[in-house]
Amino acid sequence: MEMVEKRLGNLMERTFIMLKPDAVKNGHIGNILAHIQKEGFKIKGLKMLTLSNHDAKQFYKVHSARPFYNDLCSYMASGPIVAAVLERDNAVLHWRDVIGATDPKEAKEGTIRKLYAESKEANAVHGSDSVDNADFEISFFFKNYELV
Ligand code: 3AN
Repeated sequence: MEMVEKRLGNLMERTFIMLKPDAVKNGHIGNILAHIQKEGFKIKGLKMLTLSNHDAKQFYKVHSARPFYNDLCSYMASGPIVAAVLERDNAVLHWRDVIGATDPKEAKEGTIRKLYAESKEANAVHGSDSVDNADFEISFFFKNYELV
């Protein structure tokens, strides 16, 4: 039994997600949290906050060379967001599948961005793109005692 739990435990992975200002403003928090649970993720951490422009720039510093960086940071600081840590097997890739393409026009039917996003910038949700980035992003937003 202990062996089985150990093996299952090893399959578990965490990812970091945000519900962006458009999703919060448009009243989609409840629907997106329901979608998360339907997909078998456990919510390990959850908070609502408004980023400062400075914090948004720190968070997105991997994108600092990209032309949309300043606009993206101002956008992410423009209103309340919801930050969360999700856990399940293959969490990083599974969440990327569930959210769909960056541009909602290209996102598949039934994905969160297809259902709820406004545009390529105001695209409803964020998800870490690798396990290493997830670790950085989780520790950016959450102290250990804030994760259950
Ligand atoms: P994803 O969120 O799908 O991983 P990335 O990592 O390429 O996409 O981009 C990070 C964020 O930057 C996106 N979520 C989106 O809000 C914004 N973004 C990406 N490409 C553009 C673009 N061409 N114009 C405006 N915003 C963009």
